[in-house]
Amino acid sequence: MVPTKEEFNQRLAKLKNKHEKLLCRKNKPDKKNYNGIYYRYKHPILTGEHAPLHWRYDLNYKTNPFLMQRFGVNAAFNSGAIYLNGRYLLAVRTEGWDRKSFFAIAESPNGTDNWRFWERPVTLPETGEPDVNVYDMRLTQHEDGWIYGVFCAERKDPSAPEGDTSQATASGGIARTKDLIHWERLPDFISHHGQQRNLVLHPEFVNGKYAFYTRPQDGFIEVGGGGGIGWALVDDITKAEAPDEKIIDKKIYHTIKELKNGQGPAPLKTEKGWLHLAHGVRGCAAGLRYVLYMFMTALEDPSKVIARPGGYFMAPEKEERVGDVSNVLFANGWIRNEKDEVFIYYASSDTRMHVATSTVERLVDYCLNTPEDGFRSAGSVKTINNIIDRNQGKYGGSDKK
Ligand code: M1P
Repeated sequence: MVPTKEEFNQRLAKLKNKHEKLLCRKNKPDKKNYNGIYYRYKHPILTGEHAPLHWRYDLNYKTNPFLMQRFGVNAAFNSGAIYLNGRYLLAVRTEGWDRKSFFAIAESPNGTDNWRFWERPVTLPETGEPDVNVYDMRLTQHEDGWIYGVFCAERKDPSAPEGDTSQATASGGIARTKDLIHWERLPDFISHHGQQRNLVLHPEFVNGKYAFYTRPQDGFIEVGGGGGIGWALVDDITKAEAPDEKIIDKKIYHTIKELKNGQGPAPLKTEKGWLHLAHGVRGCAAGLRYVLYMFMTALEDPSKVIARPGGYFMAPEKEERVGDVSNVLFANGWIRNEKDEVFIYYASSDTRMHVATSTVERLVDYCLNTPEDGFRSAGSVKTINNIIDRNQGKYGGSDKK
């Protein structure tokens, strides 16, 4: 039986109420589990359920008396971030039930809760070769005056054998805007080192050129002989072509970035150097495991690594471990506000968005004072012994009386 108009209205009121409660839910730092570096927040900040009802439902009784979702939203994850005129904004990778991702801007008054999507998702212009899927946008406020969105543009591999409907290609898509509403699409980044994902634009000119962090890869999933975080200078961003890509942070055997790695958001400039957040991937019996790590590069040369804290900075915990692609943390957005607080926006298991907060001071301390990976078991023991020696006052480092 078709519901009456009254039943329709009652159900709609309930839906609106539930949605509003989710959007207004306060989020607090999990102070009990503070690790000296950052506070994780208790609740995810965005999920598919946060998507506006008016995107998902035809709200007209006449055309949708059963009040069905006409477009389901599966997930909200891997978001670029920007702090614009005191506003905390995310360019969210929003994924429909149809498996296609698109970008949508979400805004919060304080960076941690009350996130709301803007009225409509981003209408991203296409190039002459339309993308099948776009995702993982990094937002960079460049000194040239534009805000750039650099993302992965995925298409079916034209060289795939007939009947192979899964092989794809990944390229670096580039678009720019002044207001996050109107976007100008530029040609895709041209790399001479295979496919590209995790392309990120540095916020300043370097030697008068646009500078990109790249991730050359031989295939769509496997980086193969390629991989590592690369560095490329580009003369003209309206036809970005990298004559060369130098690897500045390579993948390394038996580390958290054994299989592949990728730059996260654009780096943050500090007095001591550029702070970088990245992800590293290793393989294990459970599949791929994605964790976040940090490093620092020189102020005068952002391609020169000056600090490599060993191990992971953040790894999946509790509910973060499970989702559409389990055991994954991925971050492509962070915000530093005028108080030098840093909001780290990370996604778990390709499903939902979270926030953790820190400060520039703590992150610099973490990068400069965390020992490097020793690359062997004996190296780890040596690092621990050094810490013990310090604690026992061997180098005058203990406050023990
Ligand atoms: O599924 C995990 C991640 O896999 C890819 O990242 P990478 O290219 O580094 O392996 C991306 O598809 C990313 O969106 C996804 O979160």
